[in-house]
Amino acid sequence: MDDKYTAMWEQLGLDISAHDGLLKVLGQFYGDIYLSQDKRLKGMEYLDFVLSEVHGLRIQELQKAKAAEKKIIGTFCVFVPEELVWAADGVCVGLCAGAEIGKESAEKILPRNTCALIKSFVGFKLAKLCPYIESCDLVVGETTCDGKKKAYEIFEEYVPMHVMELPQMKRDADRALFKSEVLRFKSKIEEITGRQITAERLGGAIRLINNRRRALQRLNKLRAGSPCPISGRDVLLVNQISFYDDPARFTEKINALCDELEGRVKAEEGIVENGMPRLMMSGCPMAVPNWKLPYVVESSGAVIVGEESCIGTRNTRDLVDEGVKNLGGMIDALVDRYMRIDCACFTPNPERLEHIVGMAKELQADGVIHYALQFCHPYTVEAYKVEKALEKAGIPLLRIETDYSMEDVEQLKTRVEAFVELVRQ
Ligand code: BJ8
Repeated sequence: MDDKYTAMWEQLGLDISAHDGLLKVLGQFYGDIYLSQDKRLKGMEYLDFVLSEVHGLRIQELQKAKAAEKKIIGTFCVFVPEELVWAADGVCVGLCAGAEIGKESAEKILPRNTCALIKSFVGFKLAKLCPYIESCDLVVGETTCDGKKKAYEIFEEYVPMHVMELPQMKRDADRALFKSEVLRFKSKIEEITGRQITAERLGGAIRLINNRRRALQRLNKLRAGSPCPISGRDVLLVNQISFYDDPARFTEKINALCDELEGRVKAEEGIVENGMPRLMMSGCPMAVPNWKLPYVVESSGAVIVGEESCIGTRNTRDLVDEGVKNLGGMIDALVDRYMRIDCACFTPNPERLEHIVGMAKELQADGVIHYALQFCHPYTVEAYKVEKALEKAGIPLLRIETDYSMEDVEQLKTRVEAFVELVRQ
């Protein structure tokens, strides 16, 4: 990214020299992990372009939206019903939190044994590195895990926040609580944007976001082919970019990518040789630019065929019912859809186990890698049940706990290679 954006970054209050350092590392990392791949689809050029402009063109678009009196709303969790933001003519961006940079600043106010994702979003803000956070008129937090909800109490000293209370169970009373929180969020969005959310606007927003989910579902179906027509790394990137690109443009581009993929599937053209072990990832979300483990896996003689994660199928599997025409019915349809999310923050959480086993079978995965961030209790503890459920289905599992540092790459590689050898046999 060139100097043409420096004035914009200065205006946003970024630390320019630290930010330059971040972009340099990101560019290098991206080149090694992404651009070095063979037989990449032509349609991935759009994703390369978006990523190369992640702090440039997209931020410029957000600034233009602000100038047109639109509000920018940042989120950290797929539980936040973004349809309400788009319905009020706002712009919703998923804040990434996938890099270690800013960790020292974060550790000044958070315990060191906090998950890397939380340290990352706090660190990005404190070290003045993220033009997305600086563009936000409101950041939405949620009471999912303890680490996040306590960190938000500190974070709100730095950014305007709205925290949604999310249930931990799925009984009728929990649904009622969630519905009241969705309505409170709707009022907040109406207040901040100064726009009333009508049935017509919400219906349009539901279709807009459903269409994005449909394109990602289509991609997931196509990538399941054998031989595998696209790398897991590339699909992860597509999912990551879905959180901050313009949804209509993104949907169009992903459908074009799927058209190209269809041709590849028909011609039985794969990116790896047939018979290479097929692995599925399951667990914590991998936010941009967290590509470490997928890279390790795909350079260890395996290919990734699915992600059971919030930056993966947990976010795209369910659609909002489009058959409802009145506002109250649409709110209920939103509540129903979001309550189907099977985050490990729920207890008990049998749906997730069913989804993992079902997905692994459907994808003909030879094994599953359970990925959890260190100190993430919901996912590290739930890994036990995931392992048991997969064992019953005869599918091997490798449990990985890691963070965003590069220190354990060699150790991860040794463990992943041994697992690949095991499933190959
Ligand atoms: S719906 S997975 S996006 S909460 S990794 S911060 S859980 S200690 S990210 Fe998540 Fe919403 Fe659930 Fe999805 Fe806490 Fe774990 Fe850290 Fe986590």
